[in-house]
This record gives sequence, structure tokens and C-alpha cells, in this order.
Amino acid sequence: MLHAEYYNQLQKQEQLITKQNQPKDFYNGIFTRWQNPVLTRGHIPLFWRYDLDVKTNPFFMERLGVNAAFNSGAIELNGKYYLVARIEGVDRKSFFGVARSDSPVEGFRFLDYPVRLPDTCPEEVDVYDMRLTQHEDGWIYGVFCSESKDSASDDLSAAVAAAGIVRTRDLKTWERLDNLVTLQSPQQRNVLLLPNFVNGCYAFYTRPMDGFISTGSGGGIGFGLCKDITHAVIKEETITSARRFHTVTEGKNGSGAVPIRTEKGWIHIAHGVRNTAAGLRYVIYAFATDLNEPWKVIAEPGGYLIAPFGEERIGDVSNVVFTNGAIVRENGEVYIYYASSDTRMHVASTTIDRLLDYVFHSPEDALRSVDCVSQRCRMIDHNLEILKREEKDGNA
Ligand code: M1P
Repeated sequence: MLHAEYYNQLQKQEQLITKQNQPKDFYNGIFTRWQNPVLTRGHIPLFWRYDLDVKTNPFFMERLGVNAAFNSGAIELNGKYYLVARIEGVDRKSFFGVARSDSPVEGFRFLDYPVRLPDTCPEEVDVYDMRLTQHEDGWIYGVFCSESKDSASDDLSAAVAAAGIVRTRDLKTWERLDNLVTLQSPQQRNVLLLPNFVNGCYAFYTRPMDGFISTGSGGGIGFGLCKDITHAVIKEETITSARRFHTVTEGKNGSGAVPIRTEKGWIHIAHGVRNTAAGLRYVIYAFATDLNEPWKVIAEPGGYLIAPFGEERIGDVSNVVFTNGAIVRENGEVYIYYASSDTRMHVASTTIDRLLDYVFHSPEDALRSVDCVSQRCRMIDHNLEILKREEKDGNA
């Protein structure tokens, strides 16, 4: 017989996991927000957190607590939807857990065990934020942040971030490859692999950084090629979406979901950061790169696509939305999985057609207030003409 509280907690968890999701009352024509988070710490199996043995855990006490489930890679495989979440224990260490559902917007359940990464990197202390790429070479790659202590610094919190690489075919067995080496950049976070070869090479989006928190001289999202994925070395990084003064990317930016291939170009859903009196504010923005030269930005709407909204604004690291996964269905539906405030996972849905329209037809950032006003006045002029005409035709 198990502890009575186990059945109580299990029932609550079932209610949480099976709760039907509905679109939120939020409109911008670009995407739909969904009401319920798709993953929270409440979704973590009880048997990952509690010792179920009444002899050794008579009070049914959480022995290995979980603080949050957020920043998830995403993939559709054999008709199922998978999120590979960053799960953060109460001990601050993150690890990966694979959650599966028949639906892209609800019902995600974790598989029985967290991901057991091969321990090939003795200095690695923490791992997080996996991007999943279904590559044309047949493998599913996971690229994630591998964090170690910076032993060259006297500062106890100084860390070094590198890009770890694993590959799998079933999301159950993972082969660890060498960490990515970028000769121009001492640190890397937010690295992802493009699904297609470029000039016969594996193509990575990188995020050159001088330090662990600040990107320093890193000018934005980088791009680089390597021949051998098992010992990946990028000799040269080219900046794609650049950081700019007084825009959503001023502080830093980084790749998000694996870019979506469309007939007009690769659509990127990334994150941009700016500093405020209340701390860093993370938003999600979008841009497109050329299909054949995917380092060349060909469209970049001004401002953000998704910003922290309502209760999303509050959490462990408040005022943050962050994505590292999206799923595109054959029918053109797109599900963008994003975390809020480093605490839980949400979903926003849209379509390829809407994303293309947004990315290619929304105005660029005009970069100066006076030019932003002109940009807006041009639209107002046009709109007022339309409204006048409609009024004249008796339609207004
Ligand atoms: O806390 C917000 C995010 O901070 C980091 O992102 P970046 O490298 O762009 O600063 C990441 O650690 C991410 O996990 C986290 O959500």
C-alpha cells in the first residue's frame, strides 16, 4: 500500500495533464496564444520526486524536488509531439526530460526516465536548452548548452558555456559527440544546427560571446560551417541577425527554434534582450534568411513577435520569454513552444502563411523615433483614405 497522499497528488496531476487547452482571448492576427501552460513542474512524474516507499518516506516528502520545466526543444515524430524540456531540480542543476503527446497543445506526459546523457565531459556541471534538428543525414541532433566552472577566474560564479552535441534516432538512446569548438569565440550559448547541409557541410547558428552573461563584442547571431559533426570545429563565424542600438536585440540575441524552411527562405524565431531598470527583458522576434545562403538576412520585421504577457511576466527570472523549439505540421500549422520567466512552457500557434506574411510584409525597425512616426503616419494616411471611401460607399 502506498501513502494516501500519493493518490491525492496523482489525481491532481492527472487533472493538470488532461486539462483541455483553449485559445486565449488575445488577438494580433499573427499567432494564437493558448490558455494553459503545456508543461510545468506539476507535470514532472511523482516518482521522479518522491520516494514511494512508505518505510523510507513515511511523511511522503519530496526527496528530489523539481523547481521548473521550461526551455524545451520540440519535434514531431511518427505522429506524436515531443518536447525535450529543461528540467531544473531544486538543487539548481538542469537536465533533460522528454514529454510526449498526441496533441500539439495539451496532454504532454514525461517518459519514465529523464535523458541520461553519456558522461563524456567531466568538467561539465550543468546542461540546458536543447534544440532538436531532424537532419537530412538521418539523425536527430540535440545541441545544448554545456556549462562548466571557469577555473581561470577567482569569481566563484564565473562559468564557461559551450555547445554540447548529441544525436539519437528515437529520443531514447543518445550518442554524445564532441562539444562544438568555435575558434573565434571563447564561449557559446544558443547554438543550433540547420536541418540541411550547406555547401556540403553541417551548418550551425552560433552566438559568439566573450563572457558567460555578456556577449561583449559578439555582434549578434553567428553562422558557421563544419565538415565533421563528430568533431565539430567552426573556424569562422559570420554575423547574421545583428544586434542594434535601441532595438529588441540591443543587449544580446540568440537563435531560438530550428529555422523553418519555406519557399521564400528560412524563417527564424529567435530571442532578443535589452536591459531595463527592472533587469533584462527577453522577447521573441523573427527574421528570414536566404534559402541558399542562410547567413544572409533577407527580412526582419521591427520589434518583437512575442513578449512576456500577463502572468508570463512573473517567475524565477521575470520578464522573459524564450523559445528553443517549434513544430511545423504538413498542413502548414506552426506551434511555437516558448517558456515564460524561466518557469513554465506555453504554446502559441500560427501558420506558415501567416508567418511568411508577418516576416516579409511587416515594416523593418526604422531605428529612430522620427522615422518610426513617419512609418506609422504613412499607414494612417492610407487607412484614413480607406475608411473615407468605405464611409462614402455606406460600409463604415
Ligand atoms: O534567463 C533567461 C535566459 O538566459 C539565457 O539566455 P541568453 O544566453 O541569451 O542570455 C539562457 O540561459 C536561457 O536558458 C534563459 O532562459
